[in-house]
Amino acid sequence: MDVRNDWTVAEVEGLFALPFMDLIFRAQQVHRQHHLPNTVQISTLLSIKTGACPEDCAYCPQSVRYDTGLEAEELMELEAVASRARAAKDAGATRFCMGAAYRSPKPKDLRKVLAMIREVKALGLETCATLGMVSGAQAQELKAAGLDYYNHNLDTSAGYYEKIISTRTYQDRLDTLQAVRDAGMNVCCGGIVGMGEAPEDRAGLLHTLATLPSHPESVPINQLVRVPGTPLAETTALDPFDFVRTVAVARILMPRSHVRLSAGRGEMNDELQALCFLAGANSIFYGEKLLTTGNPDTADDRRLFERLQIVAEPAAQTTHPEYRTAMMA
Ligand code: SAM
Ligand code: DTB
Ligand code: SF4
Repeated sequence: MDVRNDWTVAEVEGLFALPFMDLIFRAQQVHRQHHLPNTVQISTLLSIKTGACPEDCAYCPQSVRYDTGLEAEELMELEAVASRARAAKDAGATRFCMGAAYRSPKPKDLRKVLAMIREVKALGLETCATLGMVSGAQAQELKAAGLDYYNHNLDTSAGYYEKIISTRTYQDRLDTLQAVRDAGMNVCCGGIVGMGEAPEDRAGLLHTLATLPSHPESVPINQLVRVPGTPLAETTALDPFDFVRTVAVARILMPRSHVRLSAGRGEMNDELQALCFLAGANSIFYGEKLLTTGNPDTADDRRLFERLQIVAEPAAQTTHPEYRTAMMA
């Protein structure tokens, strides 16, 4: 089936309304037409600048407005970042994602981040950064330094967004995504579920992502990590099957994208994670920490991959289209 950018809201809601087994079956069929089965891409995250963020994102432990007990940290030194990237590579990650608690990067900080990107790239890792809003010129600088992916999430539907963030608009986010695209980088863009949103908001988020002029290459689906001190700390947990449904619908709508089972794995058992992989998730964050919160132990993840006979996807440099065709034949 061709990749479509003209999905209607009714179609997206129709997918969510399918009986669970039918939805998963369809998602797995789409998955196998476009991806190597039993293969998951592995990224490792590092918070290169932590906390004291001026934004008011209601889910985020790094906002200066909420007392979460988090200790703020200045932008890390180049050598410290490089050594963490080497460790991530040695542990089997193919992509290294650097996250900074910025509204948008200041010129002095951006210069330092560009040096980090060059260094990480030189190690043979794919590079990703998430630094908040960026202008067209900043996006071009990031691309020139060797940045492969820029992460910037829409987080939720346009309608629910104003309940979550007041300090920047949905349109601001779309503008940053456009700047990243125009600079020729891969887009990593997804959202968070379990923030008290309605089912229509989950459909709305995926509808917006799937009707962008081109689909994000990477679509992180985060389950809210309920951090004490944030306004969303007491939110009722989402039914895990609704999380799996969100993964499955993302897979069907954006067949060629990598759908990342992102934050929230620490609260999921192996069976639920396996269901997410069955629903089409084919990327994870690997490493004991996300940005500021926990992630499963690497030993547990290795055991999970062994139990499910999942293998790590080689880096894009080694996944030439001909290799993929041969593997999928
Ligand atoms: N400050 C930059 C920004 O907001 O774009 C980059 C870092 S920010 C922490 C990256 C993403 O992490 C957010 O867009 C959000 O989707 C996700 N995130 C933050 N806190 C989270 C939480 N408690 N649970 C799940 N996802 C979260
Ligand atoms: C994404 O979608 N999820 C990651 C990454 N992109 C930057 C971040 C998750 C953060 C979870 C809360 C924390 O650890 O601070
Ligand atoms: Fe700041 Fe990003 Fe957290 Fe929002 S999500 S408060 S912009 S670090």
